[in-house]
Amino acid sequence: MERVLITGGAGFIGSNLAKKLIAQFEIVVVDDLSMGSKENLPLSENLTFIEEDISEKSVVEALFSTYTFHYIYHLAAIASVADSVKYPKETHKVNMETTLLLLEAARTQQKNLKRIIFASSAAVYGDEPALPKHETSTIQPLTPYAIDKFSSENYILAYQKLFAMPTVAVRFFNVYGNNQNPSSPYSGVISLLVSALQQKNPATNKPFTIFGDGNQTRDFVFIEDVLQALQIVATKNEALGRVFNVGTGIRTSLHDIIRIGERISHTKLVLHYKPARAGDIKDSCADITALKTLGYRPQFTILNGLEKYWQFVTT
Ligand code: UD2
Repeated sequence: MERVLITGGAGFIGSNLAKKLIAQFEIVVVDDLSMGSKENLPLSENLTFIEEDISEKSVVEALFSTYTFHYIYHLAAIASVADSVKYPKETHKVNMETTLLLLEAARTQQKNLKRIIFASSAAVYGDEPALPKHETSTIQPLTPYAIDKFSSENYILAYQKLFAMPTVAVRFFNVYGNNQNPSSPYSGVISLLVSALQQKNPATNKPFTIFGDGNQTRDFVFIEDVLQALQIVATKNEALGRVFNVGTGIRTSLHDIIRIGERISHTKLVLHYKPARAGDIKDSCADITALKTLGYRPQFTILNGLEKYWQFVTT
């Protein structure tokens, strides 16, 4: 059986990936549980969970001398943009230096690698207003988080050209779905919305806060479509050494997701409006032509995706 390493594998995207791959691969998850949770992971003799910080060199060295990997999904990150502004040195270590650490260690210690997949972000596009974002659109990273993601991407792609390593990077737009952690105010807005809708009596609970006018739009992509995209970039030769947007190509306003969420849950939220957050962008949307050329076909509209997410949290 081939072996897969998922860094950050107890988190939102990583744990869903582990669940999908477990039937086919032996999985090793490394996660320090700073955001993720062990309960997210499928219990199986094919899954080894290692509670460690992948940004530590000794951890990577021990891991690579113990296991041979065929696929590495590098998803571990400090995902909070706000934290990266507050603690840039700490987040830089995780969001950038770890990528280089893994690449260097893999180059010397992992001779059977078929693919190393790096999770980047639409944050690299910044607030330049032209839409949709094509992979070649203006890059304008505005925060330490975005700078580190873009820098990591560049290392990932350069290692393919310099050392013929089988690398690829993906730029996630606004991913939502099962296992998304709503614990921080900077968690994905859909996870916060779903959590608010689960409160039995919204009138007596905290209101849902809209930052800005609620007409901002995002390209919300359901986790299952993200898994489809990951499978494609992990297996198609044409993906090697390239970066791909992962979204749906459709944007939806915050007001619309609230309306759909209320309808699905038969709940009415109390809405409070606050000024837009500093650095918030108005609109975002992916051009997914490149990934479509490799066969990607998003299956979930925002309505289907939210319905499935709602079912997951309520059953
Ligand atoms: C996403 C990424 C972020 C970074 C950024 C780059 C997520 C969770 N975050 O931030 O890591 O890559 O894109 O552009 O994918 N909002 C509310 N009420 C709330 C929470 C959010 O109104 O309680 C608003 C928020 O101000 C924003 C929109 O909802 O206008 C979406 O917020 P988000 O944090 O889900 O995602 P985004 O696009 O700001």
